[in-house]
Amino acid sequence: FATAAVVEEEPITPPVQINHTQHLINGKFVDSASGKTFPTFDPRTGEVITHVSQGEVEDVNRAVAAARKAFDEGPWPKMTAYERSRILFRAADLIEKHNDEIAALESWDSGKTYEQSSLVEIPMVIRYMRYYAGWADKIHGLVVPADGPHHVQVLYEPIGVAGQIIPWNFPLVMFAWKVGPALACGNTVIIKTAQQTPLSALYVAKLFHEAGLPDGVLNVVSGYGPTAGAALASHMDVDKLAFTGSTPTGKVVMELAAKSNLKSVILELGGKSPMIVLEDGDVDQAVELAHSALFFNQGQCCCAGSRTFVHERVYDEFVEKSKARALKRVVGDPFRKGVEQGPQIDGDQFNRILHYIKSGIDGGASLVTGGDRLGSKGFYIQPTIFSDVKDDMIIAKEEIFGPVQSIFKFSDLDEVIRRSNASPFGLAAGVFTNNMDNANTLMRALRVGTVWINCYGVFDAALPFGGYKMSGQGREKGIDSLKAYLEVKSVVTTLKNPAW
Ligand code: TXE
Repeated sequence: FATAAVVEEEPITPPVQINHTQHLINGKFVDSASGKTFPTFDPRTGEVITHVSQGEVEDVNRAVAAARKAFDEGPWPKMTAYERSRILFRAADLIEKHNDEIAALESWDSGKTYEQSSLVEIPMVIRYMRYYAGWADKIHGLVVPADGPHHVQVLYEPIGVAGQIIPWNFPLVMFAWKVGPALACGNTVIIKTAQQTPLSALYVAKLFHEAGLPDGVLNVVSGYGPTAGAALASHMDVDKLAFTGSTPTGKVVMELAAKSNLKSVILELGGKSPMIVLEDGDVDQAVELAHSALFFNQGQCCCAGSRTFVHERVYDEFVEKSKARALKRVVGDPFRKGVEQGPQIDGDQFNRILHYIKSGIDGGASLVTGGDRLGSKGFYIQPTIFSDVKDDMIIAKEEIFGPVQSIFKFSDLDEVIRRSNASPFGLAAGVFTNNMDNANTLMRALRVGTVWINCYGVFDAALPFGGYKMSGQGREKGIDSLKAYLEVKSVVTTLKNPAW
């Protein structure tokens, strides 16, 4: 491994100061009711970065009370839509102004490369916020033709208080997907960040207040899932729950929502997405696409192309070239220029991935490259590839969420459709081919929420994202996300003079 030495060097000091570690409730930074804090760790070393307020039931209660008041008494839902829009645009401008500091916090806390944070993710966050800021004053109702002497209208109103629980793999992108549409529609929000990555959301939420967001409209609580997260999911005064995370935890929060006040739930969960390489395309391009589909963000993507299906006619060449590409992957300190892969988020995920690698070896898959940790500190893992992977192996079925590519062989279109769909997940799929008929067949046959043809992982603010089957419920981004944060009210008025 030419890159192994990189991870043994002293970590580069991130170019940012940490100013906010308390909860942001009702417009103010406050300690936990209990006074408790918890550590957040640097994935490069496993050492503590800082301690953050640890939210529990009482903190969630306070945040919900603030959000409830801001919704019921205003001014947020009662402001003009144009005023709301302007505040959200101003917040986006402030995020843009502080892009580099925010990106540094994001990379420090999560281990993702600074180039990815500063050039891709924070700009995406800004784009999403502007997209929703633009929607705020364009949400309007309908007048519908009805039988009888009635004037019939449909109003779209904010649902109320939204509780949002987000994961650590894309902390601020998830923040934007959830906070953007909720605020644009006039809801108020309590967002619980992941315990691994609490820092960036506190910084950004402060900027929303600088932009003019009224107190109580956006509250950020840091803390663990079974305490702070569960309190939010089961709160009687929360009207809507949005969750991104694992499928088992998705089931838990849905149950909590049902058992409390039946709040409606939107879920974005795990995946085991196929990346299908047909035999007619350029193999070098296919290798690069499948490589980035899996290894992007250290393999920690819900939509990772984690089942690489390759046609038997190009299989051997594809495996050889994928190995060469993985060996060239630059792994190291995420703050070093040119690094493609940083450490995994934490020790739990690191051990879990190594466990899956062992399961692949024990289960009879061929280890093509990698298979171990990289360096002796932090949570770096070698880019790993298995070939000859069979559908019934554990690594073929479960979400590994790490830099481990599994390459499967197939011989015809019907077979790859059947095998791709034979998963409880249905989040995304990739297709690589020059044959338009085959692309169209696959695009229609795959039971997934997103199909990328000759590309992968392309996101757009206007494009809905979400899963079929156990990958989730509902959609985020685009118009569909707005619908998730609106109630629909039908109004019927009897007409005195139906002739008019
Ligand atoms: O997820 P959790 P974890 C998958 C991935 C990963 C696995 C475990 O396969 O290896 O999940 O990761 C909060 N009530 N994904 O343990 O538990 C938690 O605090 C309420 C896929 O990190 O789902 C965090 O804020 N909330 C995924 C959030 O849920 C609870 C991204 C996610 O944590 C809770 C992350 C509870 N009882 C992991 N328990 C994706 N879809 O992108 C936990 N939480």
